[in-house]
Amino acid sequence: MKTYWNGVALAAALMLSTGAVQAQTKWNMPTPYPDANFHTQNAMKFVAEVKEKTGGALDISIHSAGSLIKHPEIKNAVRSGQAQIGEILLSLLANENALFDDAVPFLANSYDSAWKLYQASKKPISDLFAKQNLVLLYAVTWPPQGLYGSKEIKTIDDMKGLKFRAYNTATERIAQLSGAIPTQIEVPDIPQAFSTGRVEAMITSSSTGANSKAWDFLKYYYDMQAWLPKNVVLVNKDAFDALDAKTRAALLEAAAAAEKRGWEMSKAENAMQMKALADNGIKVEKPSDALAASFRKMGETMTQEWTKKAGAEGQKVIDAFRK
Ligand code: PCA
Repeated sequence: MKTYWNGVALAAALMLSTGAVQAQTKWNMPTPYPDANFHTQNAMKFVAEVKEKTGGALDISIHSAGSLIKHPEIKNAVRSGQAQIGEILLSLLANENALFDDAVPFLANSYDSAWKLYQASKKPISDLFAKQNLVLLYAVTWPPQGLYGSKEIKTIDDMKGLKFRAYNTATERIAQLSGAIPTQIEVPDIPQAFSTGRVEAMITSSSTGANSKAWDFLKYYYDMQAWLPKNVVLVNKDAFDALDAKTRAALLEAAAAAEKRGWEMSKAENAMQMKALADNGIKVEKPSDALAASFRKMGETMTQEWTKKAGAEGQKVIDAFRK
């Protein structure tokens, strides 16, 4: 009897293991932001859901905080198939095509308008990615962008000569227009850059400020609500096409759920981290009227610049967005 049951167990184990070897696809997913960030948390839920829905047939490993591939290289890594899936900040690609630039100040500066802008631009953006052998899986917005300073910033003149942390072309352009000196710094390097004095101000979200423990090196947060940039998750099209129909459907279902969940997480994160900034001693304030007016003016300049660069395709997006 015992031998019989051992035999059955062995046969079952063999079946399981050969089944797993045959069916399992493993993907690597480089992402730019730390584990504690809500985008990464959302991606972790996404890969868990994919695994569950596919019965383990598609197993995605997240490599967060630029640990496998640095942020500026993630898109090309996914494009070439070096990684099968990855997350990036969409506006990091602004120089490639203005349609990727969703960091235009005050064009869409609430959750509702950011969602509308996303809907208006989703098709042309997906088409651009498709030409690069990439599938846009889902997009999730960051909370609204505000201004952090180690010193009080009452008017735009207080930004002159400030060493300013930038993360895309828009933040670099704002530094330029306001007389600050921009340096591109990725999120994982923020604490070090501030504590060594390489930078002394930045524009980003409550989320990135709190994740970076901004209170250790910054004193002010001005709630500008300037724009809401998105992260996108992209898949290599060959890897996507190589999945069987059932697995692909499960992936798309989990992606749709991740997008919906992500936008809600972003809102909840903003409420929580605005409070965390204040609780930890950052002076959270509205910008002065003068500072807000200067930012609006920069926004108008940058919207004009964007419209020019984005051309007819951009105009279509704007028309759909404003409808
Ligand atoms: N955090 C990212 C992008 C926008 C945001 O809120 C950053 O600071 O780089």
